[in-house]
Amino acid sequence: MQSNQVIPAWAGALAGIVAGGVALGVAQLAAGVVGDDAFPVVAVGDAVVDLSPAPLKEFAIATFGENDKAVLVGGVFVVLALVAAGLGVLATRRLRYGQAGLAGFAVVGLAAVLTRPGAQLIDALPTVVGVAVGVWALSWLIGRAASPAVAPAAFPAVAPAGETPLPAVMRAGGEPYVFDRRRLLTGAAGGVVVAGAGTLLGRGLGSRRTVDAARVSLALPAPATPAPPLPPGTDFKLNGLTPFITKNADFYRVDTALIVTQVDPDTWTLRIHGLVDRPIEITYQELLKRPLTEADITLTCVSNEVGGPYAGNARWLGARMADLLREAGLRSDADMLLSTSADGFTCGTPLDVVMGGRDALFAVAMNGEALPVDHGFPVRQVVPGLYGYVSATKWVVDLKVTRFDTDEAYWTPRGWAAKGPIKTQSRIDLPKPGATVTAGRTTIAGVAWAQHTGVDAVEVRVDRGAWQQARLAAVPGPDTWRQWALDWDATPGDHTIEVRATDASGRTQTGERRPITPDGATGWHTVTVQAA
Ligand SMILES: Nc1nc2c(c(=O)[nH]1)N[C@H]1C(S)=C(S)[C@@H](COP(=O)(O)O)O[C@H]1N2
Ligand SMILES: [Mo]
Repeated sequence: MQSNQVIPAWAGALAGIVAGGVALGVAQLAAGVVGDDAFPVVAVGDAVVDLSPAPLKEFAIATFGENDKAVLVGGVFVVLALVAAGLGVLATRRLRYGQAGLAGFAVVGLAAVLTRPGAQLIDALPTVVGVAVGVWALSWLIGRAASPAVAPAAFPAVAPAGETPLPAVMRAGGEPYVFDRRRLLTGAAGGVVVAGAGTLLGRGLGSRRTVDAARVSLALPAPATPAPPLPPGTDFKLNGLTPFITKNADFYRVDTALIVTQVDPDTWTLRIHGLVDRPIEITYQELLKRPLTEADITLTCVSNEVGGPYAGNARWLGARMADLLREAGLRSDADMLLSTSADGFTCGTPLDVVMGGRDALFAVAMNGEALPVDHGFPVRQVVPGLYGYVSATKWVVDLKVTRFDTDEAYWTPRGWAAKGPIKTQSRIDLPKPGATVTAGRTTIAGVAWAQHTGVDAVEVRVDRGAWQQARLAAVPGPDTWRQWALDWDATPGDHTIEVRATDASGRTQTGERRPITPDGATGWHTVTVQAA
């Protein structure tokens, strides 16, 4: 069939979408065997993330928050469905055009899959097989939609009295075809089953399962250096105030990975090389056998707006980075650690910060369990006092000892500073911005952080009045945030509440408002509330 104009546009669109679905289902199934990373939709989405300009990424984080990836993947699927529908309509006119369009998908998919870090030729398989089956499915569905009319030679345009009239008739190219809705719909239903089964089976086969199983069955070693016991009173336990320890499930997540890299701990190794005398390659079991340090550390993202949610505090367990680096034998001209994750993200960390005595860790556990996959399983870096983008590499597999004037990490050419010490910040959690509180005595409370220096004071002012000292919760050390609270007699009306923190070196947080780029936002968190 070259030209089947009997087929209505909706039927062509349906055939296109189902054929596209079959292509994706088959690709997913193949990716389940070859590797999750080889699924072309994710590879294309990842490429979109990497290629999109920094302001767009910031917009996505600011607008969709932690759902930014779901929105992106959803968007990719919507675009795919629309294009597939269009190709289906095209295929009812000229089948080859529709097929050629699907092949165009293969080109884009292959480009994305094969340019991923660590890509191998076999990663092309899901795209190639998926699109090939999709192309075949499209012609099969179009073929089902247009059946040759019975008795083509003497086909009656109008049914004689007493006979059922046939549906739409086509005479394009002189060959009479009728649109066969039933056969198209049964074919489409079959296609949907294939697409769904391929997707489910492919996901089941995927590495996520294996890695989840490995993670759950891990026995964590006891720390050689336990964290100091939490002093009493680290948590005021106020309703609506950020808890001192963030549960793993509530911990913010920021990374460039659309599908979280699944790293098998049995094959994981960390290579330390570059400006060292004795390069090291260490396995996961070897890392677990090292003396492990436990520490409470608050992680903060440079993309956190003043008052924003991208900070979390956990108890980490890990091997001290400085010990391993010392064993490798640092050369004196080195000043940077370039760490690389299993999915190719890179991070540049000042060497002196890591070697200077703070609890910089290759962390294996978070709040008493093996690192969640989303937070870097099996091993991630945690460095107190540095924003995540310059320190906290998840799924870390490679550490190159180098120099800032020779190497550049992922975010640097994208408009972010090469070095990112955390700026002192304070946040009002209570009352919530825009809330209406009952007039009378109420509590203003929040958290403040100045990692590795520590928070010494938090002050609050209402309606630009005098700064008042908030009371501070206890902290185990300088590397965590600190809760603060202040009682307030709220008079009826609108009020503006501002907060500022002073770190242990005596520096008070600046009120000057600056954006998150290039090295972190500044300004006092300000909320307006109403008392009634
Ligand atoms: N592999 C990898 N590690 C990464 C990132 C990333 O994109 N990829 N993002 C970093 C950034 S910007 C931050 S703020 C922290 C966030 O860690 P979390 O997701 O565990 O909260 O991870 C860091 N480590
Ligand atoms: Mo970040």
